[in-house]
Amino acid sequence: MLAIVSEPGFSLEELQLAARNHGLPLETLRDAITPVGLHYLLIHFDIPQVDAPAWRLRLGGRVERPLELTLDELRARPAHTHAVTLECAGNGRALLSPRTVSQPWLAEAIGTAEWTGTPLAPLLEEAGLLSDALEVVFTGLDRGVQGGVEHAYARSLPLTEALRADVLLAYAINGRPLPSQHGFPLRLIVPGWYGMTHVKWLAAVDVVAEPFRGWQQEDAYKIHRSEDDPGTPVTRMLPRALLAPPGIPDFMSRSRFLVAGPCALVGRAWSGWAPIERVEVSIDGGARWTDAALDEPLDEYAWRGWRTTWDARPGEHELCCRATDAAGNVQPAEAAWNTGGYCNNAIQHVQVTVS
Ligand SMILES: Nc1nc2c(c(=O)[nH]1)N[C@H]1C(S)=C(S)[C@@H](COP(=O)(O)O)O[C@H]1N2
Ligand SMILES: [Mo]
Repeated sequence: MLAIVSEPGFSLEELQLAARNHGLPLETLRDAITPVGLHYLLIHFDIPQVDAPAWRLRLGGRVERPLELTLDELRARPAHTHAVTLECAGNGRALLSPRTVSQPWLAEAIGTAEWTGTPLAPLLEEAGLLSDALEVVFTGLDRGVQGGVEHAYARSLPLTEALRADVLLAYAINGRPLPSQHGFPLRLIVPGWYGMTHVKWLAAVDVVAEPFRGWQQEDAYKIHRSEDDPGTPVTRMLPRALLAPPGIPDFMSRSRFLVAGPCALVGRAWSGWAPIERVEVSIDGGARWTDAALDEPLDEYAWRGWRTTWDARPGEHELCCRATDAAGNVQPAEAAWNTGGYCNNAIQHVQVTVS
């Protein structure tokens, strides 16, 4: 079902996806909170046109009292704001070989925003979960065809995750109403999980008694090490550190130029499994590493800033950074290959010429 190719050349179809779904310009890793227009985007189908006054969130399925809520009713409920880092599970896909033909991300499918919304758990409690409740299915207003199957974008969460206090039905980003590309009028935010979980243009929340088998759950977002591996679901973000590339870029290659002397190296690191505990930096392509200083944490599931000063000497250098989280997960030099091209958290390399 997934096309896997070894050719170095990218197709027009991959270019078409890349042009629709932009990434974070890596220099903006200098901002702790990503400005809205610079946050990465991933939109499988079309951005749906939403009739806001007519829109309702329907919450039903295995509950005692199904609910129907307007946007004003949701906004009148208790509001929480969390800074949360989102990363597409396909980040790094284009660097794998052979590669899966899909959105060809390098390392830029990330962003951190302040998401405001009302917690989901009290709504589920008000609706009254029936005793056979197993998962919660979140369905968006967007429809399309993927893998030959027509469907609305939908994903499920196990009940224990859906009931976490920090899972939000978000209607605002960085203090403003959601723009259409980020899911207006409402989206799910599940701190720590890869991007596919955070369903945009949310229309329905359904409590189910059986494991959800929708296309985006069953056929996508699973790690298959080979074509006949049954696969394990993609869930939380693996640790990754990224460097805001120093100096000035070359237009085509994006390699960097800077003048000799002390150079501040700054970046951000995150993990959905545990807090970031360590970030190391290398200036020789990963042969030797030194520890960077960590900034104060921003929020439990937001990236953590880090910095170090490099005494840049004339010549060619290859800068790398590597994150370790408190659960002991360390970024690998090379990530394990899988058919969907997911979870490639291999160490970033930035070429620098110092004069
Ligand atoms: N309804 C809907 N929700 C969706 C998607 C989508 O295509 N449709 N894409 C998912 C994926 S794969 C990612 S990575 C994130 C991207 O969120 P953003 O575009 O706000 O950064 O949204 C997720 N939620
Ligand atoms: Mo994604």
